[in-house]
Amino acid sequence: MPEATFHFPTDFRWGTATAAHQVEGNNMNNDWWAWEQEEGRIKEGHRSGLACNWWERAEEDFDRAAELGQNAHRLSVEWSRIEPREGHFDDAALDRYRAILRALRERGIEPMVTLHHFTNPLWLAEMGGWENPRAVFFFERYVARVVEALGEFCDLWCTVNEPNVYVYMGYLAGVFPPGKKDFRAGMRAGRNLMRAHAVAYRRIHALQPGARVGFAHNLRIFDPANPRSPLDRWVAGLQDRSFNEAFLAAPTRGRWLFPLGWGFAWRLRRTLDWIGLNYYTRDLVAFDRHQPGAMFGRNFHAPDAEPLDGGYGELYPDGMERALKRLSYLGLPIYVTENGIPDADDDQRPRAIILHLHRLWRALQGCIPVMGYYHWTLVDNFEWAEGWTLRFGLIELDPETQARRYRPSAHLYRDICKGGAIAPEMIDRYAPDLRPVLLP
Ligand code: IFM
Repeated sequence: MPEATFHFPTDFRWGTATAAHQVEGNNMNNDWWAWEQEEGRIKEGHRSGLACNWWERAEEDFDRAAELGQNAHRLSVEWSRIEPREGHFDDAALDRYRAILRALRERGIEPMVTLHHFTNPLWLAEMGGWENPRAVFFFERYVARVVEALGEFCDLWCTVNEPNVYVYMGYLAGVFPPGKKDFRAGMRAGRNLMRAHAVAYRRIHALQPGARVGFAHNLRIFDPANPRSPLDRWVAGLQDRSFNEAFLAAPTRGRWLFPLGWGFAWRLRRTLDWIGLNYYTRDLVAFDRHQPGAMFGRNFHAPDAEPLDGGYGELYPDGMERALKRLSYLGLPIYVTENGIPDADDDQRPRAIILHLHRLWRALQGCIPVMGYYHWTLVDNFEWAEGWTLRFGLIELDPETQARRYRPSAHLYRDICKGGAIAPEMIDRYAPDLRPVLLP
């Protein structure tokens, strides 16, 4: 019997994902740049600085992506460059983005453009950011300008990246700007972000009837620490509803769920052509009455699980298949808009890639419509509050010298992208211990 090879569909999108502030460099006009200048905000006092210098030299990394067999790339555009002052749009910035998208197309790489990925122009932050309902109008106006300028090169749009993470980190944990610990303000901001998604969805379709519009949801798995404990099950369910379900119910069923809101959200109903899955890890959750601020949950990682760098979580590839199955009930095409691990020495990433893609392959066998996979990320980049301490790149970057070095996982991912399959030799080379599990 021939050995199994895990084949993916021939039209599958194989790519990587990035975000403007993390790669462009010198993004000085947004709330994140200001945040980085404040003492104690970013680990080890790191700053985004020149980042990967994509504002000037993205094309060189696109050459690398093409050489690595990638046919898709998810990137974001930076609102504060495009609209540096309220109502004033910068044509030179839009021209640069046109050049960036053209460069991707010339290399046979299909762009997916994210319109909001964590950062806000300073002028918007000064008006109260997403707590201010006017942000929805401002976003719609900005999106219209972007689609008019870039629509020639892109019809695959991601309105908002991880609204749940934005709310959690910015308004509950207080480690992203605006650095608040204010539940009500956070839910207001979350509702406005989801409204902005819906408004953008309609506006993009009005301007570009063939557009495909979705948003990227960070689906974290919350499992009860003790599945037999009703309290652990209740608290894990509560966290899942708050972090996952509430953000999925609004743009699909048109419902505000607690804690995001109550009642109908009619204008948000059916505002997705596809759903993006950003999958990284899972939490075990135990009931703890001393943690009211954490919804009475104590979150931790399975003690026997393989930990990821810097306390990022546990390696839990089964979560990929579970998350895809769950999203499949929405009845929409799914893109894995992000997946990856922080791993500076690349001793876990090759295995992690194989395992996560194997679970994705299994979802495809179950007829779940997964259209593509965007690995996070191509080149090490500025990891928000973690600065440069967490390295997610297939390619290692020295931010001082801008020198790049391919990690072994870049070559593995190249072979998978080029062959459209995980072959037994890859398992033998990068994950020999998995051979008995994955291969007959
Ligand atoms: O770097 C981030 C990205 O901006 C959003 N999703 C998770 C990634 C890794 O933490």
